[in-house]
Amino acid sequence: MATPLTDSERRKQISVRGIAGLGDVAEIKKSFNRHLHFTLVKDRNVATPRDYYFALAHTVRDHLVGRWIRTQQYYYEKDPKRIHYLSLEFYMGRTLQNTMINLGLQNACDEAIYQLGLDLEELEDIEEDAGLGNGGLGRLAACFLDSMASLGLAAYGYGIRYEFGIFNQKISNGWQVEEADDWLRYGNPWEKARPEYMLPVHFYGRVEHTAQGAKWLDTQIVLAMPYDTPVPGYKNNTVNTMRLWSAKAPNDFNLQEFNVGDYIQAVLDRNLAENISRVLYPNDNFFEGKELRLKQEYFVVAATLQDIIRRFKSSKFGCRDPVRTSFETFPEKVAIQLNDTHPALAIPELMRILLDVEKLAWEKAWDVTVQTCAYTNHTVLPEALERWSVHMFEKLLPRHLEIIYEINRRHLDRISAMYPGDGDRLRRMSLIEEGDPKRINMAHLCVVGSHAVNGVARIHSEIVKNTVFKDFYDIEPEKFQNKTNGITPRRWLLLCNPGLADVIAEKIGEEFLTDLYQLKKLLNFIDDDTFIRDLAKVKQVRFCEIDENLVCRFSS
Ligand code: D6G
Repeated sequence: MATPLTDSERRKQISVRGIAGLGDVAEIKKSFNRHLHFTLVKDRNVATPRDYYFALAHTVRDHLVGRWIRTQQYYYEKDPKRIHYLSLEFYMGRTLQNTMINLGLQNACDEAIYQLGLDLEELEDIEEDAGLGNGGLGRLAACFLDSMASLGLAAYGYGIRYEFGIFNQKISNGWQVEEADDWLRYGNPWEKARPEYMLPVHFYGRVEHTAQGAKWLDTQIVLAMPYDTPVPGYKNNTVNTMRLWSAKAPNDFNLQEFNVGDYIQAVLDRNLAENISRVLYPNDNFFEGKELRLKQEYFVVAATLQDIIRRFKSSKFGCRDPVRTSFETFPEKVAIQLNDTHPALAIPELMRILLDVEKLAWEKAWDVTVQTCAYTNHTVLPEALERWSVHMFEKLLPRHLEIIYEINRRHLDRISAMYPGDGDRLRRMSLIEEGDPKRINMAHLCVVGSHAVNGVARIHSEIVKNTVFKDFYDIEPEKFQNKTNGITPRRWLLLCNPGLADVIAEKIGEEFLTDLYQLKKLLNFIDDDTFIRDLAKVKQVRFCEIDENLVCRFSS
């Protein structure tokens, strides 16, 4: 019996993880040493394992930069339809290993780090998790970003750069206790702050109706500062962007207080504005109705829509199209996917911009909005459905409340015309729930304001059509779809279970890594004893306990 291979040794044999060419290895070592010296300002006598992790992360990141710039240039040149995935959660996890795999650099890095007398797996373990999500909804958003980049689609993830992600769970004296997830404490080598793209977001204030249209006045401003993270596709040279917004107080925040002499208080109060992006709400499937959460939801939507419209206006076929009227082409160039109702304010916010800023007529603005937005429903649990109090909206987003009322008026007029005298149906389908307090049903807003609505599993999509949104399905069945949640086989198979990936690839090749349907080919081996034995073995194996018979025989 030969000595079992370590996981790290096994990884070196696998072609899908990249071939460790001598040139690559030398270049990675050089770059690693350069970053240790110039970026970390350390030498090998004083460097900590975390310094080594950062030196490697910067080395790998360098390989992304050219591809990232070229991908974005290409999008500006070709002006394809862009997909914007809006989500209050992106559960990205760790980045280093995934990036090495997608760039085909893993074996070269493994070898370089080994030659430097270090251990790659040890360094990988130092990376903090980007835990900006609760569970399935946030991980779906992350898997979609990976998938869209791997398909070469012009896609953007838009969300919030929470300073504290999902809490760490500790068990203390037999009890579960939560600990703050200070994931940015040591810095994040994968993000790039973009202060040059900082945008204002307005809250509170009042609405004035003038001959020139509605004006939202006397608002409080919070700035949204974007941080860009590269999202590499799997071995296709595409690098998309995830843009997460961080709240910054404007420099004149609470200056009135400064004028009356309390400069220190004014500076301390800046925290109030910046609290918007402080922490992820750890509520999975439960609606709490807190004002800070509503602020988060509007914050991401308002900053994102300004960004999308800026890009649209500068695109070839956007507002610069001389033949078509402005914004007519918007839905041909812009898709906005709402990950649950959390970013639902995109609907009234897009309406506000089109009506009050761009001066479109209501019908045109509504048509553009509906054709642009699509909504993914994640749950039918009543306690999870977002129903914001009208009172809170009146205070925080008065213009949006007016727009939602008008959307509802037109929607109910239409239902009345279809079902005369059916008051019960009107009550059931209204965006506004009467009662104390009066509430806005955000799921109804999403269904009415989108051209497509999907559930995330076949049975779930059936329930959506037959129960929660039945009245809506009755009038517009073509809107309703199913999109069963998927996962990326790169992270969740190749990266998480390299042994299993090897056994599969040995039989059917590597195509399943980009086309999971290929796994069907394994049915041909259902009676293949060696294959079944290898599968059974891989299920038993934890990390490095592996039999020499399982050494993978990948083509290189
Ligand atoms: C990313 C990569 C960078 C590019 C930028 C474009 O930060 O190379 O210039 O995105 O941002 P937008 O102008 O598309 O927002």
